[in-house]
Amino acid sequence: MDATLLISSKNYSSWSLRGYLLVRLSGLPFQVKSVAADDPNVRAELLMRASSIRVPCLIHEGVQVWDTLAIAEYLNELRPDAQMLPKDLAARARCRSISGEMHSGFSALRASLPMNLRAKQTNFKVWSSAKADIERITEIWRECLGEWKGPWLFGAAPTVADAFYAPVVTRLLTYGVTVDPVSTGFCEQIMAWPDMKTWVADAKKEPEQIEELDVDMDF
Ligand SMILES: N[C@@H](CCC(=O)N[C@@H](CS)C(=O)NCC(=O)O)C(=O)O
Repeated sequence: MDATLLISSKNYSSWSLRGYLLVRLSGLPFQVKSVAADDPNVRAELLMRASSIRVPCLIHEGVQVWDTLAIAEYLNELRPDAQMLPKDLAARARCRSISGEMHSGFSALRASLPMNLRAKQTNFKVWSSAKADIERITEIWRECLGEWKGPWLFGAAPTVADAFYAPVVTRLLTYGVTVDPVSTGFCEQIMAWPDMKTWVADAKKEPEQIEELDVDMDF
């Protein structure tokens, strides 16, 4: 196998999901290795394999790349034909901008609606700061889908940006957040992505549970 992607939980780790979708987009053959980062033995093993404890971490022919933006750029350089970034310069700039915005922002959404693919919450109260994040995210989606005509953010095929926003879609579904029709259509597109379906199915089988996050479970 050419490459290994170190991840943590498929159910809870949105960064691991982004890493997985990115490697799938590149077409690079790889295996996924799950590591429980809170287990001291696993942490020690992880540190021996990679100089950072962060997941996701891509190990490819002796090169270690961690942090999803770095993984995206590495894979794009390694496999330019995969067109992980749009061909057009302006579209590519937008794709990088919105992926960066996701990577460094939306902390209220991330903190108050943690990813939990197995769960379904009803009557969940979304606080105003998270609401503002959701409004900004759906604005980004509507602009891209309007300009590049969908069904993906940059047109006919998924790019890095779709991988970055995919975990947001799962959060909206988990916490029963309704959004405008254009954004709802995009959510359906993401959930129908075969790689998403594989990941979600695996997440549902994962034994690991974090009690605080698992109220109102719906398997
Ligand atoms: N900005 C990073 C975030 C990665 C991240 O926060 N990873 C968490 C798990 S989802 C992690 O590695 N935690 C383990 C630790 O901090 O030791 C990225 O883009 O990959």
